[in-house]
Amino acid sequence: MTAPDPSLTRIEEKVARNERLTRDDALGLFQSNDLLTIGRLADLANRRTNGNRVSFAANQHINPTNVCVLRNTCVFCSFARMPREAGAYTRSLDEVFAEAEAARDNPTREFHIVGGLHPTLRLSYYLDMFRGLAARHPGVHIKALTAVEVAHLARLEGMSVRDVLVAMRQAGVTSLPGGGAEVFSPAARATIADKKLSGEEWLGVHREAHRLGIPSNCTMLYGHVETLADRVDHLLALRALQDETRGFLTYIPLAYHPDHNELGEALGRTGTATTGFDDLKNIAVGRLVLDNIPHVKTHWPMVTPFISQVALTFGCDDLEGTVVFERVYHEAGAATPMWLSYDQIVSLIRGAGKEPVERDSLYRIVRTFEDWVPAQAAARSEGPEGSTFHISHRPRARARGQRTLPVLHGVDTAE
Ligand code: V47
Repeated sequence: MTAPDPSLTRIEEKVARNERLTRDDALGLFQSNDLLTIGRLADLANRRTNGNRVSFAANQHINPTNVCVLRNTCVFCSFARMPREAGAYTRSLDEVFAEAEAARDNPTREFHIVGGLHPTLRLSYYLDMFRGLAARHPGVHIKALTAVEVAHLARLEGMSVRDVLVAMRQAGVTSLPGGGAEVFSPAARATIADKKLSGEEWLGVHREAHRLGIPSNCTMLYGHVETLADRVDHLLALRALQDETRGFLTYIPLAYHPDHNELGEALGRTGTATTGFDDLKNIAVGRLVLDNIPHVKTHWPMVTPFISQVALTFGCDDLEGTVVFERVYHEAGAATPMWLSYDQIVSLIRGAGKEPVERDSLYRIVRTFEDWVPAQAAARSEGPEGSTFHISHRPRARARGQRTLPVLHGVDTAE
């Protein structure tokens, strides 16, 4: 075991006094290898806000298109395709409605809808999709479009970001997901996502959403070329916006996956994702620095259900939900299941000695589990009954000898 780190004593005293951590404190936490102390402090901070509860949303991820004009410049992403590249797809609205329908037997309370920056798909396509889903699935929250997609649609339509957000809200969107933040450092961003909107612009879209009363999530992509100082500055920028608006619901650290993308190849990292040690440290430091964001979510498709379960005692109070079909990380080599059943999620939380609660997108509790008896909890990798969608990796970034995921048929076609 790593020896206790005496440099953490000062931070420990601050956490005990519930005092805000400084930039140096945050850097010290990332530099320390005393993971158990960091985890214990994060657990304390989490318990103050969330007690022993761990929430989850029964959700379904829907990715209407993987066509993205940033495909060649966001070099960390394995999901995006050029319009005519193999594996490119754009769903018709009927196909999106069919995908939601195929999982109707799941107790879904949230659609998580993100895609790519399609060069010609108009705002009306998305608004019709939100209205159509809301009409077919009343009571299911719609958490849709990253700040990057919102800014892209505003540009495409010649509208303000504010007007796009207002239209989305009128069509049924209740919150924004936290994707697209990556890491705000201009130097790191120039390497991994050169043409993507800047950190300031990403924060600006979320500020606008919060002003309109639309809450949102925030993320940080770690484990690529960023420095520890970049991570700290990213967290401090999120904390500063939250001081101003109070609109962030949850923070989700996202572990970089290096397969089937140009960055992974360039770094010689294919097949080697982040370590469990770093995954847990990112959860814990996020919890300690973001003292004004109520929740920290662990995204099990990325870090595995096992690490996610341990994260629940490292400062994390929220577990990604049922998902149904996860594309972004599985395209990038994640070897986790495509989905977890409702019962598996409750069991994971219970297995960590925590009290599971089901929530909606806005973190309102919709179910508790005092009298819950586990039903059959079998993991399946191919998605629920009726799912016809499969992963087809981008071939040109595939390393030799690498394992492949199920290859595909279904409705995916290059345009
Ligand atoms: O913005 C893309 C990341 C994000 C890779 O708000 C990658 O509840 C790792 O934001 N390796 C999209 N990460 C996903 C996302 C998200 C996920 C779960 C919940 C919520 C929420 C939001 O995925 C992107 C990017 O940061 N990403 N490629 C990759 N190769």
